[in-house]
Amino acid sequence: MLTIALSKGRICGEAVPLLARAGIALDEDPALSRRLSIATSLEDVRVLVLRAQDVPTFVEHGAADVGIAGKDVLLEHPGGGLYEPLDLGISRCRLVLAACPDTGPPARAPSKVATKYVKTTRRFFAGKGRQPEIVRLYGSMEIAPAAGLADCIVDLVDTGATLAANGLVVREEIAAISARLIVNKAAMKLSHRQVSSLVERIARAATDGAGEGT
Ligand code: PRT
Ligand code: MG
Repeated sequence: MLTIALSKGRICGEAVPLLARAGIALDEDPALSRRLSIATSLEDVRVLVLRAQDVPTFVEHGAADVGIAGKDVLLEHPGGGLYEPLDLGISRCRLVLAACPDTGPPARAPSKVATKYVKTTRRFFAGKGRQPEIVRLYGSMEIAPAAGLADCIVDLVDTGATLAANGLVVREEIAAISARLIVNKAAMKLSHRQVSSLVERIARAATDGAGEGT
């Protein structure tokens, strides 16, 4: 049995059709089902539907053989137990530093940054020789500057509508984000044929999907 750990929410919406194109059709729609372990059209493949942040943990510990997770989540999850063989090209967005347009020096040298991406933010500023205070939030980061909690935020941006609606502008791009396939290192060794054929199937479906999009 091969287990795929899948990020629920947005990524799921694009990953489920991608898996179907790869010949791995889920027996139930994770958006509708309460079942967290879902059988597929392949007898020996099942899918676990998980909180985005938990996908690398399941794969690293071998509770899932492969996983699909956002690069934003992987950047926050440093660790040696994972391969990241494939950019799936879905759920694309950008991780950015954003601030109010009228902030001058504080945006260039912020003293307080609100984010849920604490490690990535710390690394980003360390690369500039800076160590702002980082305030950890779990969501609605965009309200932090107007509320006086922080000078700026580090968050994901897609269309920019959420930033604009909250009076913020992008100051700097930190990383281009998309969903990635990750693989448990031990599974790659021990079940090499099974795992690499699964990776190849998904790789072909991702390439086909990219072709259709253009
Ligand atoms: O609840 P949880 O903390 O797990 O996250 P969530 O409910 O916000 O998102 P979820 O679980 O549905 O999916 C999160 C994953 O989707 C991320 O890890 C990314 O890899 C990917 N993704 C892609 C995004 C976006 N695009 C995105 N735009 N995740 C979140 N957003 C949010 C962003 O945080 C901001 O609040 O959308 C808003 C901005 O969108 P625009 O279009 O207004 O710019
Ligand atoms: Mg969510």
